[in-house]
Amino acid sequence: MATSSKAPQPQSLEALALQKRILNHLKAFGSRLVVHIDLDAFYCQVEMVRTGSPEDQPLCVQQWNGLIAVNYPARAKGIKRHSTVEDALKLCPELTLVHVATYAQGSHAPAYHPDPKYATHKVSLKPYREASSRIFAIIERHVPPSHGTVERASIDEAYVEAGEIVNRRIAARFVAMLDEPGGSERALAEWEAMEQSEDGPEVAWGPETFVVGLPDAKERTGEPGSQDVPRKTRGWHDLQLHEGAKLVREIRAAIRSELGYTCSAGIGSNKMLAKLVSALNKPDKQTALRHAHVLDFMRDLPFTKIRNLGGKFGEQVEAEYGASTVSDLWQYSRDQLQQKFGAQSGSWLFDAVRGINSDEVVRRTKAGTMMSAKSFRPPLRTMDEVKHWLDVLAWEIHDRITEDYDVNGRWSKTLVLHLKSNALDKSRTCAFPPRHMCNGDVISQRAFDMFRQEGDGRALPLFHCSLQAGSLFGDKGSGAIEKFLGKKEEPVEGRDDDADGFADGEDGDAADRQRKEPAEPQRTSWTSAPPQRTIPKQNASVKSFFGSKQPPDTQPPAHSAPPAAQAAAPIELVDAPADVPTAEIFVCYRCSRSFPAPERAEHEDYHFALDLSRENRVVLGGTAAGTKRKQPPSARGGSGEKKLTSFFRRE
Ligand code: DCP
Ligand code: MG
Repeated sequence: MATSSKAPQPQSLEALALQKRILNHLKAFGSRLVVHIDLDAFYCQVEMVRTGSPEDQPLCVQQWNGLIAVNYPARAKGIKRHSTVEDALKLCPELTLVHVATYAQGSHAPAYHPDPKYATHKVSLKPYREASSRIFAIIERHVPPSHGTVERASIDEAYVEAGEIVNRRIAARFVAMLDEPGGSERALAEWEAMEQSEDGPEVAWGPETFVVGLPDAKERTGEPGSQDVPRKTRGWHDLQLHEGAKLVREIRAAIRSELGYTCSAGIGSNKMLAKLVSALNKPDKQTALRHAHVLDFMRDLPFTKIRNLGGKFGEQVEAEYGASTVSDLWQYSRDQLQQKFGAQSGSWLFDAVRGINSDEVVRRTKAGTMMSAKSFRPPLRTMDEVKHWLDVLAWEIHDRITEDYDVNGRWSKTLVLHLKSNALDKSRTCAFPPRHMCNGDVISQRAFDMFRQEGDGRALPLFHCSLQAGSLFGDKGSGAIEKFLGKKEEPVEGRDDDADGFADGEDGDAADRQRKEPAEPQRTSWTSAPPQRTIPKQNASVKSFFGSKQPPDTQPPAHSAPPAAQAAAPIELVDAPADVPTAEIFVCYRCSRSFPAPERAEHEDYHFALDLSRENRVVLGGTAAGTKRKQPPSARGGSGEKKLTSFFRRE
């Protein structure tokens, strides 16, 4: 039976008073608590569970001739994500290879085909998206929105802002005592003893959590050094960390028992630290970082492991100071770093190497668009070929939008076709078919009509084609007003089955027109640019983002206030472009674009710089929204200040 770790609500006045007292104390003495959860070899586990492959059997997930996921037994044989299939088999002849699901020619549903071909098949990530949804449903079940925030950071990665739920769980333990005989006195006495203890409450750690900073733990991994030493610590933050570890263990156990997947987790006082420690003891382990040991933990860490320092920014820091570990950078003051890298980047760096990070855990809005894309090598040269591929893309869009409708009650308003040939790089838009008359063939026909309006003379030979279902909205609206008012995004609940997804007259009219005159060509409009992916807007101000002003040698603050909310970033998962070997592709979860793997760090720098730039514009009173920036990659300004624009290498 499904369980929830939601703390029980106190029933009596006595219970409410006790709960309030405990929560107030924990808020005053505790600190922020963030959990990071990351599935182990995610795509592999989906395939291992689906095929019943034994857990110790080396297995890789393959896309064309490249590997996109490698399970831990295969990693033990030396196989890496960027190995070729050929090299992997040399290292491990008994390796199980599973090719990702694909759409075959003429087929409307993805399947595991025995010998899919790049020229005739299209990759589908549907099984992983579905597994991801099930995983997030479990996490969200354990963290109700009133008591915490769950952020979907990627297809297999979640952050949880867990301070509130953890405090409530601690309070609930004392409140539960009230129901026992003599419980009132005992609950109060036990709580007061904790409150009055000089160094805070004592915490006894179980064996399931690696604790960085536990006496006798191995310094970096938190692995127990000797089983004989009792694993006990003291402090309010430790109490919260310990409760956070229990919550994480419950979530991990539920994912394991209900879905069969293992994951690793980190528990720390901010997102950056939680992510750093979750990777320490993979697979299938959880690691907590004690507050007082943050600097010890970070001392010898290569600073490029810190998010946003893995790419170009990190290279510049390395080139400037010849630094490699985090502690190599401790000698530079905030002023010095600001002079070298600019006010924002320098200040961010100064805090980051001290474990200070105030990035908020943000509940993501659902993607506002849905895309299916394919690149063609060799390019398509005939209308028949184009029709065939439009069918494939259209049925994939249909599959996904139907699924989204079932879950979120949303439907699309616009269908966008984007074409890339020698003479064209353009998008054309028409109304999306209404739900009651929609299937892949209808979508495909509309797309083909748009294609024909461009004329094969210009559109062929065709190198790239995508279909996008745009302006997804549900019966509860797009949430734009709520977002504008700064309200937290809530999931779309339920739907009105009478509605066909159109909320306003214009689209209703369009739907009617389609019903009456299905053969009439669609009204379409060309835009000169490809379909825009939504790039998340960041609202946090520089003041809140860089709010911690610490002297160079200080520990991270125990009570760091969360920064202002960052607007949610939509997530759109798309297939990798087919013109680059797949093993070398990564899909950016923030803007949904696919890139060759070597460009990953640089691309992450781009988002990092974009965020900082937006914050800067907000503070300066500039109009961040809609501001077009296209600036040359420059090294350093005349004043010696590194400009953010130096990170912008691509839009
Ligand atoms: N993925 C991909 N291409 C990449 C990176 C990842 O297709 N360049 C896919 C396959 C992964 C999944 O995304 O299984 C999750 O990515 P992770 O980086 O979390 O890697 P894994 O989950 O495979 O392994 P780990 O145990 O290291 O998290
Ligand atoms: Mg993973």
